[in-house]
Amino acid sequence: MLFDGLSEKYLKKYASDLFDIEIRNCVTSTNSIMKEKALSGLKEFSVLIAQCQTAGRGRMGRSFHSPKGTGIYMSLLLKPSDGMNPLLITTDAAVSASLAFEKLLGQEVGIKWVNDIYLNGKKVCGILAEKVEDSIILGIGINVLKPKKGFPEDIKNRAGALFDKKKRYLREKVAVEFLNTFLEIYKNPDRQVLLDEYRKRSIMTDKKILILKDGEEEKAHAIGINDDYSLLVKKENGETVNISSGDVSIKI
Ligand code: BT5
Repeated sequence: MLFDGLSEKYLKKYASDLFDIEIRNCVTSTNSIMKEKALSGLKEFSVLIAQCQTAGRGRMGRSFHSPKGTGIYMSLLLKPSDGMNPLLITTDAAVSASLAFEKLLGQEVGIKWVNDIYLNGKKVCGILAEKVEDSIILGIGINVLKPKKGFPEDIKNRAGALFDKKKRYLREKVAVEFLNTFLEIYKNPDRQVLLDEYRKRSIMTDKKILILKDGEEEKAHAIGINDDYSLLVKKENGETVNISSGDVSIKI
């Protein structure tokens, strides 16, 4: 079945058989729907892909613009046996997305700590991992192409797309490549390799940044990513601190 050009057949044929993929037209938020499904006992590796979202969510109550026909908005239900924390799922997903995109693009992408993928200075993908009881919902939003009407005013300077030109099965290829890459990493994570891959792509390392917390802005210098994926920064007063991802936003 085709959903506005998104081929269910292609997705099911090329994504690993472990995935149970459902495609819907427009939904509120694939993460919100998957959360409900997780509570009603849906099995691990269930995947929900929507053509568009009317209430796509980012972190800390922010929204994720999810127009029809140009992006992949996808949630994956995970039940890590060790109850793995959402931060590691987020960073593993960021590495998986980077490897998948690079394979298709033939070009390096960057990771903006902690959950965004950048291409040529623009955000092309955001990741949101949320814990519900013993499950983690891994949500990923990818701008495969530019929205037909362009990006909305508030994000048009920061948002970009992976590709310029429409190609047959392009969105499906992006989704499949991400899913299969993530699955491999999830089943057999080599923590040191993953940390290295993440650090290698970090666009924040050695940059001047603005830390936004509780409506206040503070200038700092990002030194790098710590082993636990917190951000090591030097404040203007010379103090060095570790910042965890939950409570701050960073502008570069
Ligand atoms: C994220 O949050 O980027 C995580 C986005 C996760 C979206 C997926 S889609 C499938 C699943 N279902 C959901 O409801 N969510 C997940 P954050 O780092 O907080 O970034 C949000 C910010 O990115 C916004 O405040 C905007 O500035 C910017 N933004 C919004 N939409 C964008 C887009 N399409 N492309 C690039 N930037 C965007």
